[in-house]
Amino acid sequence: MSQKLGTLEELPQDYRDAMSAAGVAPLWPMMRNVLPHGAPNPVTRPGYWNYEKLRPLLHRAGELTPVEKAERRVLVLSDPGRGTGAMQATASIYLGLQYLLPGETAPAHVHTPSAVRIIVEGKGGYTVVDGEKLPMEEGDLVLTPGGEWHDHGHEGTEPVVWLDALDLPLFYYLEGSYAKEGPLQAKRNRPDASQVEYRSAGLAPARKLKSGPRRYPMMRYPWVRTEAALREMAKYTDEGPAELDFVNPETGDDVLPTMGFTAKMLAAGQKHEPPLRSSSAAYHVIRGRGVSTINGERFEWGAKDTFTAPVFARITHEAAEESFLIRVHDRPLQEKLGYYEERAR
Ligand code: 1HN
Repeated sequence: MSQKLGTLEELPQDYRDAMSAAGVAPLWPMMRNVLPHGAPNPVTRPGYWNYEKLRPLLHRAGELTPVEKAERRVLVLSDPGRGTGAMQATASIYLGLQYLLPGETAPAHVHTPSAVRIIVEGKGGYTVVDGEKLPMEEGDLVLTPGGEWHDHGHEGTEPVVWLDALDLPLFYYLEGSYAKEGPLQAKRNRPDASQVEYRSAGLAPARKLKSGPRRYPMMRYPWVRTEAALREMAKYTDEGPAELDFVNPETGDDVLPTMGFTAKMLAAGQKHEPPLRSSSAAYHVIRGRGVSTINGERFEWGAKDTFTAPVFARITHEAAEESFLIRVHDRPLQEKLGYYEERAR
């Protein structure tokens, strides 16, 4: 049976003062806050960002702040539950829209958190990760794993915009977030691994004796392939939408230690009610139009919009036209911690 626990106010003032002076506090008034019954009690609230509204603000950032003054020219998507300025969109996921002008470069650095980029608009942008030049085309997923040097550049003629997702909140909470700076990297003169070693699903470079799988063999997942794969799958999937996880082509594992990525295709009129998951999520709309309801909040979304869901959210998606979404989530982290869970609605 659940007992009602004692409060701080019930305790005599002299005892409270003595505890404070001694640098201690009673657990019992806080017990249900840190350990609620049955399910967590998230601070995170569902969020929605309309790209058309953000676009002019990004352009102005380009006029107002040269990239040299920004290092990374980014507008951060703050969790409504924590308020504007919060450096997180959910408890574990940071989101920002990054803006780079033709000819600009964002300097090389390396840091403990991992990042992924989902390309929103513009041609000619690229990221160099550990000497590998990764072209950024709309909808591509580009990894920057923690501990890998990376810089950005732009050879096109129009501004490029991408969505950054990082596990920064986690590293910051752990007091483990820091960076080192360095010179722009020399680029190897060859296409990225998705065009060379990992052109075809199920095929990987022949293994050498005693060489284990590489941790980050492929760091770019071209959208054209993801969409083609979803379309084929959708033809033969009768239960729920076609969904694909982005995996390490050597091991089948999640592509990053803490963050996972899933692409989903919804046909026009298709409705999807996923189970309640212990993971939090950010959805980015690659193409299409629809409505999602998250814990009762209704978001009408279109191409390039982003929205978020807290842990154990009750989610309903309904596509008004054929739609493609990428979900960024923290299931890999939760599985490593041993508590990832799905509950029936
Ligand atoms: C970072 O390194 C990038 O490399 C973008 O593009 C956003 C937000 C916080 C910390 C590091 C990048 C970031 C970031």
